[in-house]
Amino acid sequence: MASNKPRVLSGIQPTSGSFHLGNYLGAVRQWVALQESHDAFYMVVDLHAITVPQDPAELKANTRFAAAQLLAAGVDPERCTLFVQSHVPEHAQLGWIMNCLTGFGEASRMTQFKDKAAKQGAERATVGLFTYPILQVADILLYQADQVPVGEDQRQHIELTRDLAERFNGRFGQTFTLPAPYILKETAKIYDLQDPAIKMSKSASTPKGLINLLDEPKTTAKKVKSAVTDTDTVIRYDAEKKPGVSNLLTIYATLTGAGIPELEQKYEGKGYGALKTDLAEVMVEFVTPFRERTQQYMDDPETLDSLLAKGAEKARAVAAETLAQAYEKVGLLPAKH
Ligand code: ATP
Ligand code: LTN
Repeated sequence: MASNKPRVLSGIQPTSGSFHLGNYLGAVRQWVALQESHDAFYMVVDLHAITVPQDPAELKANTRFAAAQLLAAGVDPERCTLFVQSHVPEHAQLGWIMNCLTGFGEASRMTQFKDKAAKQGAERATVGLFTYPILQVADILLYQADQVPVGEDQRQHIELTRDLAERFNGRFGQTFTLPAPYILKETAKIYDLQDPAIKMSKSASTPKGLINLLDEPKTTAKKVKSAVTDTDTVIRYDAEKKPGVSNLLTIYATLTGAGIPELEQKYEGKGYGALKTDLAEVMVEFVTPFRERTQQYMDDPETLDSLLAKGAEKARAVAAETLAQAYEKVGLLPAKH
C-alpha cells in the first residue's frame, strides 16, 4: 500500500566487521528514529564497498554483520525496508544513466574521492571509486527519497544528487524528487578520541581513537579513559577551544539523553577523570547488549538472509518503477514482452 509519509533512504558500507561510534551517532541512530514517522528504506551498500580492494569472504561476512548490527541498533524490518544494495540490480542500472549525466570535472570535485584516492595513490584508485558518488545518487533517486539521514561527510554527495536530479528533470521532464540532507547538528561529526581535530573513522591511523561497537567492552572503556582532552581542567562545551572534552560531552549527552548544560553542571568542580570514568560506564552499558543482539542475529544466518530477501523484494518494487520511468524518459527502447 502506498504510504503518504515522507520517504527517507540511507546506506552504510560493509567495509568493516564493526560499526564505529561515529556511524551510530551520526547516522544509524537517526535511521531508527525516522522509521516511526517516515517511509524508510535502509540498505547495506555492498556495491560501494568494492570500490576499494576487498576480500570476498570478508565482504560477505561483513554484509551480514552490517545487517545484524542495524537490527541490533533497532532498525525494524516491520517498520522499514531493510535490504542489501546488490540484491536490487536497478541501482547499477540507474547508476549508469547518472554516469552519463555527470561531468568529469564535476565528479573530480568530490572531496571524499580526492581523499580516498590520495590515500591509495592515484594509480591504484579505480574508476569505481571515482563514480562512487554517482552510484549513491542512483541509490537515492530510485526511491524518490525526500530526506537522507547521514553524517556531515556525506553532504556534498547529497548536493550532487540534487544537481543531477534537477539536470535530469530539466532535460527529460519531471521524474525525480530532489532530496534534502538530514544531518543533525549535534552529532554530524563525531571526532577521533586521540585526535579531536579529525573525524572518527575506520581508517584511523591508530585504533586507540576509534570506538568500534563490537569491541570487547573492556577495550572500549579503556579507550574512553585514555581520550585526549586538554591542559585545562574545566568541563565545558567549547568545540573550538576544547574539542576533546566537547566530543566526550556530545557522546555522553546523546547516549544518555542528558542535556549538555546539565552535564556541565553535574561535573562542575570535578576533573576529566570523573567524566571519563562515567562515560566509560555509559559506553559499556550501551555496547554490551548491542554486541549480544548482533551475535544473536549472526547465529541465525538463515533468518537474517530471508529477512534481507524480503526487504529486497519490497525495495525492488519501488526501484523497478522508477527505473522504468527513467529509461522511458531517456529514450531507451522498451524490450518487447
Ligand atoms: P569511515 O570514515 O569510517 O570510513 P564512511 O563514511 O566511509 O566512514 P560508512 O560506513 O559508509 O563509512 O558511513 C555510514 C554513515 O556514518 C554515513 O552516514 C556517515 O556520514 C556516517 N559517519 C561516518 N563517520 C562519522 C563520524 N565520525 N561522525 C558522524 N557521522 C559519521
Ligand atoms: N557514501 C555513503 C554510503 C551510501 C549512502 C547511499 C548514504 C551509499 N549510498 C545513499 C545515503 C544514501 C557513506 O556513508 N559513506
